[in-house]
Amino acid sequence: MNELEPIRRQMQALCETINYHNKRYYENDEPEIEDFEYDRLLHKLIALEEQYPALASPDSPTRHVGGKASDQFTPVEHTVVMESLQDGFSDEDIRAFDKRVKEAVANPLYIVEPKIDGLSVSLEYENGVFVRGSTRGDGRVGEDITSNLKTVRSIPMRISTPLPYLEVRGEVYMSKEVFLALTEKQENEGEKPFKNPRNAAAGSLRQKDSRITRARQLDIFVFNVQQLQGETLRGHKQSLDYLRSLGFTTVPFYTPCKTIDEALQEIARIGEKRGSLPFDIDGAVIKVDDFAQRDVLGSTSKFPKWAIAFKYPPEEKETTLLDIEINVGRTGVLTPTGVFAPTLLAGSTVSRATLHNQDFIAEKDIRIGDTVRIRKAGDIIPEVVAVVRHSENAEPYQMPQTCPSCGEPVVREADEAAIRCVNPDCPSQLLRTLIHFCSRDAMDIEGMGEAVLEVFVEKGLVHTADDLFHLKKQDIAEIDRMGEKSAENLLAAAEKAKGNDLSRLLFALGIRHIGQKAGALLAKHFGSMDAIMAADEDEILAIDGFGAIMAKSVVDFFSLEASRELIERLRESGLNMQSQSEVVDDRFAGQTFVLTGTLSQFTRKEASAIIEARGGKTASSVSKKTTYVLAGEDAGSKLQKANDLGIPVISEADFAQMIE
Ligand code: 0OX
Repeated sequence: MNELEPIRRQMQALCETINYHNKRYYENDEPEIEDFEYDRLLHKLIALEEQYPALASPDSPTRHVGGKASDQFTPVEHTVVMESLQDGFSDEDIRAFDKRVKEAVANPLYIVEPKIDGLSVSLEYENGVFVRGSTRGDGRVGEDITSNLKTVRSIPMRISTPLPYLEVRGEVYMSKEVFLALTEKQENEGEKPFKNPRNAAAGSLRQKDSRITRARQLDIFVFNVQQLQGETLRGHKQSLDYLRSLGFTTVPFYTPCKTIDEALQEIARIGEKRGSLPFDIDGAVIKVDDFAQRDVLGSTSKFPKWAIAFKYPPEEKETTLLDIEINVGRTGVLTPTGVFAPTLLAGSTVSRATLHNQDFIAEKDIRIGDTVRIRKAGDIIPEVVAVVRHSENAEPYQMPQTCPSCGEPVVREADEAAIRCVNPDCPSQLLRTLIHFCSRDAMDIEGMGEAVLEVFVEKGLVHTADDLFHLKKQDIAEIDRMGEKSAENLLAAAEKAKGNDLSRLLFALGIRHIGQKAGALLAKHFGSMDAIMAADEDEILAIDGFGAIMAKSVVDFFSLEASRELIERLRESGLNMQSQSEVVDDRFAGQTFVLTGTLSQFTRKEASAIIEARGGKTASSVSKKTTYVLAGEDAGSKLQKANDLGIPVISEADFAQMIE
């Protein structure tokens, strides 16, 4: 093997990982890792490409900035490129920047300002009037989001001087306070909350309906003049003051620094007050003040050489571990969850975090009552970094030896970190299994949620998923607060679920490693439950997208007597065991469409089939759970309701584009 092959592979893996995270960040507004970690990956790739230029891929993510403009909004070409910033992670990086600057210019004055964690936008003014606003996109082409930006309170629609032309750049953000109120509302209404303020701002700016954007109470800090006619500016400080005089809200504070030591002190000061600022920042920016010096320094293909962003590591906070709760999952695994004194961390209040398993707890020696340091992994999921100090008399923590739900002894298999309850009749496991079985992405039995199922299990009415299809109206109606009408609805929902496509049933069975997508692939490939049950590992492995672990898991599941019995009972109860719809992809997974009005390009049935073949579902009425309302001619009350609730309304043309 070529000795450079491992390095080439490492670089290729880095490219793939970075491209994946770019897509999550820029196109899906749903990052999985923290910016800090992302930057580290990118810098690792940059370093390898510098060391081995011959191995660099021509379409490496290091050669283009950020994401591509989506096709939802009109593209806008930026006359002046919206450059990104080079990153620094240590004092040495900043000193190296200073050295590079001083090799080109003498006595630079630096301005240090916070780096707002939001979305960069361009605002254009003609004769003093706001005419166009756009996202940064990849720096050269962004998206026209003028009508959404018009709803941002702090963007002036008219500036105090009617300059012939002005383009400024700023960062749109959502304050921590607004974000916390929004997530609380989303959680109360059963919606999936945004992960952090930056995502919330991005999602809000990308709305087709600007009324939703308005409701999100976004703000902006402006920090750069991109183009200007009718005035001459000589430096950054002067331009910030000038922008403020025109009516813009500029970066909330900035500090001139004559030396790099002063700049580093200011960076440290900003870092200290980071947690108490009313908005999220992810760094500090150092800029050369003088525009003539900036011209001398120039730019690389990606970023200006006169500025650098210092990236702070993820925010960490100390809190008290009040308790450790044990939950029993669907597969019997006991999971410890830490319960903390509520702590505001990276934009949201944290009061729980998974402690994973006994090994994790033992390795960090986590004890109830401890003061622990927590942070958000990927800026999203809270985790314990370390114990700061044990509380007095705290004992090392031991996971229970018996299941907290059924009291049976638990087991730990030799090669697993997990502790399991192996009692097949454990009520907690049964409850989790049933919750999954009935859930929206599985059998979608409306009304059959945790609270109702808990009562069924407690009363001994349900022992297996099959029992859900043999419930009697009287049994249900007797449950607290459930009247006859609700009981009828529940029975109707269960009846309806019998006709679900096989793919849903496969996912609902909770076979390990078989998610929604794998369920759909199995159903499509084999066409029937019988064919899947008869298949061996090799036949399953032939499915594109299946690996050995998944194939083995399917075979293992169906080789169990209990699984086969369950399938037979479900079949006798009338559940569909055939694949009906052709599965195309899962682009609409988790999304609900409501069709209204007269469609001209598709019949309703066709549109529903198209949605279902792509993992989505249709519903008959508009609610907060609706993702889109597809409105044809003469749409009536549903359209009205969608508008009232702020649900995005799409036309047939939009829909045709979405399924392209
Ligand atoms: C921020 C921020 C971003 C603009 C043009 C080249 C340097 N997120 O707060 N970028 C810049 O400066 C860029 N400054 C900022 N404060």
